[in-house]
Amino acid sequence: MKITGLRTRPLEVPFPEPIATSIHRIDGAAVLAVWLETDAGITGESYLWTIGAHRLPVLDAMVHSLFGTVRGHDARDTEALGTKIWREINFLGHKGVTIFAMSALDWACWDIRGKAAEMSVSRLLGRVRDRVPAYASGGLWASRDIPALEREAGELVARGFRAVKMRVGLPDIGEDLERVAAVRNAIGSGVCLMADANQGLDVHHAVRLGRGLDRLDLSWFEEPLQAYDLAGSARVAAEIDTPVASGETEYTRYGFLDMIDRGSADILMPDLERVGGVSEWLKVAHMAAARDIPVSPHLFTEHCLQLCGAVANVSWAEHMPWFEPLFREQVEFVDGDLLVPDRPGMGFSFDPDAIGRFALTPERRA
Ligand code: SMN
Ligand code: MG
Repeated sequence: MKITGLRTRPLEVPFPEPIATSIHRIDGAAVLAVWLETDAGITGESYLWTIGAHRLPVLDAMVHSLFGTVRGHDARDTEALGTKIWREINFLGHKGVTIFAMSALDWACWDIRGKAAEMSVSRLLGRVRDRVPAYASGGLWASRDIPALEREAGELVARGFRAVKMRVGLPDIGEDLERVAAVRNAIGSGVCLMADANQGLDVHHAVRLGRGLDRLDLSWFEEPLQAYDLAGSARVAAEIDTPVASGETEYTRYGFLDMIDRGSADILMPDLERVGGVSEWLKVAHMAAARDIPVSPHLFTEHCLQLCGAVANVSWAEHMPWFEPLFREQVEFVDGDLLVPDRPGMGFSFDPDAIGRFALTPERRA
């Protein structure tokens, strides 16, 4: 099943309304859709996303620059392909755009592996569950005032979510705690609550905020510090009772090994495009399992369901609706859980109409 072709398409998926975290102001997702073709007529699909459509050409060029490395190889031999790509990107390094591109190719190859075996990737790996608890991530932004947070939290619970994530990391700790207390009140004690500071704090601020959060029964305190400050994050984790979750901005198994060794997080959150694709995601999850550390995939809700279905130490799936309009198939949400699809491959395919609708045309680029 030789790899014969690579096609990509830059897209822009607008959000229903602009969102804010402690460090982001975003009004849409810039997406690079990827198709990897084989001589068997099976095509693997994957995508990368970033903030700012003007950065898509960088991702696109990197993905294409690796095509020569994988062309002609059997798409099912993901370990061989990963090893080859790893050597090939050595000069530019094993963080950043190089790993994004490796992720796109690896993930598309896993889609091909599943389709070729006529099995879902979770089935191919060996399933542990058919459904996974999901937390609502597409709301409760830093830009909302308290009445809006309360209203939105109530709506999410009414929709059946048993866990919701809000964004924190405002300059004033008292204001953050007031906002978290308001959401905790609105959802009641039976619903799990997570708080994400999106790397916006320093160690002292994070410890003070974390100690306040300890009184509000949070399931986790996410990315309190800049992602590279692993020692600082370990200090925060040691000083507070609430588990620290982190890893969405970390690259490859080597980055996560460092996190595990330093105790910088209690929950690891590998992100499909930053970690290095499905192969690398699995390695991280299995390393975490050796320390009984829970893993929760970051974004890529649809495709990560295959990983949630096959990895025992996954705790929660992140429900982020941003990319839903791109796919023919829709996620199934039942009583607070997302169902793990049992369709061949990764289980989601690009909707050609949506690709046309969201295509980044020269007019939209300007
Ligand atoms: C997040 C990351 C990037 C953009 C928006 C939100 C957030 C998450 O950190 O974990 O969902
Ligand atoms: Mg986060």
